Amino acid sequence: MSEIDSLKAQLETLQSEALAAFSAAIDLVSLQQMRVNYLGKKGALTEVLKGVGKLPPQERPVIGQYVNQSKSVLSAALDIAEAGLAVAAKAERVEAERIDVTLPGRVGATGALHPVQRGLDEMTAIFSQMGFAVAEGPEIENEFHNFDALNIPPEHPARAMHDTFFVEQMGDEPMLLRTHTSPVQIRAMKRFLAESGEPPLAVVAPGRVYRCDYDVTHSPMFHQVEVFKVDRDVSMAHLKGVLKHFLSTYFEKEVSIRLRPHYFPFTEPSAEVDIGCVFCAGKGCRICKNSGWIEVLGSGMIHPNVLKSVGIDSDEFSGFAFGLGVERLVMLKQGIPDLRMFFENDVRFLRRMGS
Ligand code: 2NM
Repeated sequence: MSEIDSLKAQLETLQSEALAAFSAAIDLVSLQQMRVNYLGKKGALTEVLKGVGKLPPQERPVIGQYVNQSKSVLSAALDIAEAGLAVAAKAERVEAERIDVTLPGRVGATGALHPVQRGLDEMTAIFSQMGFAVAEGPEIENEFHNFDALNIPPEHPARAMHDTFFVEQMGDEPMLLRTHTSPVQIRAMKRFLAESGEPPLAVVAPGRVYRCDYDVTHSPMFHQVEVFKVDRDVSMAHLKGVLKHFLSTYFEKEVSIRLRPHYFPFTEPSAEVDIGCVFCAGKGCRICKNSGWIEVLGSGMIHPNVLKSVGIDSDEFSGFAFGLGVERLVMLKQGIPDLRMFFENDVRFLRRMGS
């Protein structure tokens, strides 16, 4: 075989081998590698061109033409293969990223207030709307604000170790976790008095309180809302009016109220307050123990000693005050049977109560 025929045969083999390889390529990267291998500077076709030098000069253009032809055939074939693979790759990506638009959307996980916090907010808002200023204060208190200023004498049983959580002393001063929000009331009386010189003063104090008490109806931490008003000629009639408005607003229906004589060291006279049973409308049921009434809070006219402790003249001014347990009121409104449900943090309960 002549030199030129051999080169031609070489070229033909190379070309068919290349075309087969191109159509078998499975991705764009290997196709790019093939372009380099066949058509690159050191590629197979260039190698063939090198053999052209051995041919007699008059035959060189002929074989050169063959090589160039082969180049354009292979180049075109590569372009087509590339385009084909690009389409396939795109289709594959579309398939991989396919989204089922008929699936239900993901619902954002929104938090909700704890039912006790919501009750506390609702109650505070009702008093705020009636004109009471909202006051907060420290949960760690001294004995003056928690006891002495409230006419609770040193020998009073509420001061005993089993009712009060004492914490580390401040120097010589015994410190404790407030057992009610009354110390906030005392602080508020002093602060507002310093600002305005004299009553009227009207304050609502919502917050967390602590008592060393733990059973079915008592938690060592619970929440209170306490309210007081001091002015000239404040009477128990004002107390009853505020209570009836508050309780009817909170329970979202007209409730009847009843005051029973009681004793608190910080009020005189004192009264416990009942509402007509919200479950049986006074007819008598398990909840109200067939009495038709449910006890909801404690109240009274602020003791002259309490007014004196903050520098208010009890001959000129008088005041009513009351305090309620938030958990108890929320339980009654929401029909929650067990106090412990508030503190177990069972998400099924919290989700049902969350709004
Ligand atoms: C109660 C019952 C009766 C009360 C008294 C005061 C203060 F500080 F103004 F004197 N605040 N709250 C009070 C009165 C609280 O809780 C059962």
